[in-house]
Order: sequence, then structure tokens, then C-alpha cells
Amino acid sequence: MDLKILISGLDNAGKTSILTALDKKFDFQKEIMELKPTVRVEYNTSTFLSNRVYYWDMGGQKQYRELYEKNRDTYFAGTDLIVFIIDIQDKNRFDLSLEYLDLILRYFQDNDMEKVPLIVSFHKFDPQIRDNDDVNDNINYLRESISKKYPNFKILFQQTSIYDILSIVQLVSYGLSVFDEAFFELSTLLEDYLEELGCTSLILFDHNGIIISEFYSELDPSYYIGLLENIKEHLFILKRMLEEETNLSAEDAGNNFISAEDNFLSYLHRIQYKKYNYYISVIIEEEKKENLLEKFPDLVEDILNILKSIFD
Ligand SMILES: Nc1nc2c(ncn2[C@@H]2O[C@H](COP(=O)(O)OP(=O)(O)OP(=O)(O)O)[C@@H](O)[C@H]2O)c(=O)[nH]1
Ligand SMILES: [Mg+2]
Repeated sequence: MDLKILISGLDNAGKTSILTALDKKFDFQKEIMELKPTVRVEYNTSTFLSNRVYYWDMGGQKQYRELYEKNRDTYFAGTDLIVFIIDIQDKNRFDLSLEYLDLILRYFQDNDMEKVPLIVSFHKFDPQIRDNDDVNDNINYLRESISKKYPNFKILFQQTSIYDILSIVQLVSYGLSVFDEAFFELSTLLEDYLEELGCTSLILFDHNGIIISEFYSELDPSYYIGLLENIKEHLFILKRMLEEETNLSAEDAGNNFISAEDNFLSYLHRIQYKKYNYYISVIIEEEKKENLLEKFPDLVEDILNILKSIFD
């Protein structure tokens, strides 16, 4: 299936930064500093499971918004997912942002396309302002006004920041997951294995580092930061693998990456299907290692079977 994803929102909201961060995962700060406002639309493509995904990065400056309004069909027709980015630090332009959202959604209302899922992201929700009451009040206010105004749309709200790469990865993965039946199958599978293996976290990444499915067990909050660091390290490793364009076969060495910290074991396992790599990321208490190693091959086999059903 081909999927068209509209990435929209006012100028300076952070759309191109999000797509850059998604592509790079690490060391993108410099590149983002040097971004220029997007001229009209930039197109990015990638694959997710068996789908080809087209990101339409819609430059948000006034003249382009007017252009889109005049040529609504050209820009909005055939959209499978709308992602709307609001700069949560730009309070003065909340109203303008809502007006722009309305311009877009009116097209979908007029054309009987209210089924197209919408993700609204409250962006620039940087780690240091997460506990700020004003910011959180603003988010609640925006969320409520949008939900109330568009009761017929299926809307998912997210908070993102380029200083939290997982939030960016999750933004896209929640959006894409709507489209693939196999996603639900993988999701159920992972949930079962989380329990059976006794993991703290169990995540399936695709070759680009997009999360296909993720589950976490209850965890003492004091371990939470360490857990996120481990997951980020996995993202880093798989990004490097992608850059090196490894032609290794699945039997080759280097499939597994194990490291241990505190009493947690962090395990990244690469599986290959057709020309793509997928990665299972596991964080587990050290004492459960034996159980993990015993049952892990079953998990790999089950995932491979689902991938087969997707691609064959
Ligand atoms: N604090 C903070 N700044 C961000 C974040 N994401 C992007 N920025 C900054 O926001 C500015 C605008 O980013 P762009 O990605 O170019 O914005 P855009 O939405 O693509 O803008 P147009 O292309 O004009 O529509 C840049 O200076 C980024 O560094 C974030 O999560 N937090
Ligand atoms: Mg841009």
C-alpha cells in the first residue's frame, strides 16, 4: 500500500526538524540549526512494514498556506494520515494555528473524508518544560478545543520534542500502525512475550528505527531514565547498522548486542527478513536471563511468521 502522510502546521513549528530527527536519530542538532523554512512542499519517502510511505512536509509560511487553500485538491487529496504540529512554546500563535488546522480539516469534512486519522502533536515540549504548569494548561486547553470542535474525527494527541528522540519515533509509529493489520498481530504477540519472558521492556523496531510495537512492564520510576538510555542506545546501534548498509547474513556475527548495567541486561537482536532488518530490543533483569535465552528463539520464529504473512 502507498501511504500519503501530510505533515502540516505553521511555519517554524518544527515539521522539517521532526522529519530530520526521524531520519538521523542522532547527531542531527547541527543540521536542524541550519534548516531553512521549507519552500512549498518537500517530499520524503520511506517504507514501513510492507507499505511505501510518502511524507509531505508542507511549508507553513503564510503564502504557502494560501496556496494550499486555493488548490486544496492538489495538496490534500489522497491523504491517508494528517499530522498537525503545534509549537507549544508559541502561545501568541495558538489561534492562528487553530485557524490553519480548520482550513485543512474543512477540506476533509467537505469531501467526506473525516475517517482520515489525525495526529495533533504539541511540539517543542522539551524535557525542561514538562513540569511547567502553564505549558500543561495550554496543552489541555488546545486538546479540549480541538476535540470539541471536530467530534467526527479520530484524533490522537501527542507531546514531542526533538530533545526526546523516542517521542519523535513514537509520533510516527502510532500514526502508521493504524494502517497495518499485521501491526495488531505483532502487538498482541509482543504483549504475550513481555509477560512470558518477564521483560522490563520489549520493542520491535523496523530497519529505520521506527517502533512497530512496544511494551513495558511496571517499573520503579528510579530505573526509568536508565531504561530510556538503554533503548536510545539500541536506536543508535541500529542506525549505525543501517548506515553501514550491512550485507551480513542473519547467521553472521554481530546479530546480538548485549550489555549490562545495574542489574539490568540490555539485549538487541537483529532479524533479517527479505532485504530488511528488524530489531528486537529487550531490557530485562539479569536474573531472568536464562528464561530469556530459552524462550527467545520462539519469539523470533513467531515474528518471522508474521513478517512472512505480511510480505508473501
Ligand atoms: N526548543 C525546540 N526547538 C525546536 C524543536 N523542533 C524544532 N525546533 C526549532 O524550531 C525551528 C523551526 O524548525 P523547522 O523544522 O524549520 O520548522 P518548520 O515547521 O519546518 O517550518 P516551515 O518549513 O517554515 O513550515 C528551528 O530553529 C528548530 O531548531 C523542539 O522540539 N524544541
Ligand atoms: Mg520546514
